[in-house]
Amino acid sequence: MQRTFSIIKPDATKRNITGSINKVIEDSGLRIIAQKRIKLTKEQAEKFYYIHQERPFFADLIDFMTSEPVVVQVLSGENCVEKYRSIMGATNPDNADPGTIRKLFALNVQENSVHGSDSIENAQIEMDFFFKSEEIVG
Ligand code: 3AN
Repeated sequence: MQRTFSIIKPDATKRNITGSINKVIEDSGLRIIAQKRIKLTKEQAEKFYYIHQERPFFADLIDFMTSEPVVVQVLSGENCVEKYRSIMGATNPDNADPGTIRKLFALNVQENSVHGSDSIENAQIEMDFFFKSEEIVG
């Protein structure tokens, strides 16, 4: 069984829709095998998104990701990394397919409700960043 890492972002926790997002995840057949609600520190957010540090939206992204709590999750299922990316939908909700999390819930390209790892390698790195192995119980 493959695993991926997910974040329910501040725009979603603020609007009290974490359960609605979890329902889309579970209805797709993926399982939530670890989950915790935390408030990211600036240092954590900068480290997590270091790949975007040269991008013009970096400072705004860090402010946004630290503005409200997030829910970090580990998901499992067959072909989980790719499957979660497909049910998340495109980064910009205007381009997201109907029925995807971002089409249903995202506000705009930044406040786009969820993060999902883009590769198996990054999924492992991102899971290790937030969870101890004993916190993940499949
Ligand atoms: P995805 O989350 O779909 O993998 P990335 O990795 O390109 O997209 O971007 C990471 C995060 O940075 C996005 N989820 C979004 O919150 C923010 N972001 C990406 N592109 C933009 C943009 N053009 N303007 C503002 N924020 C952006």
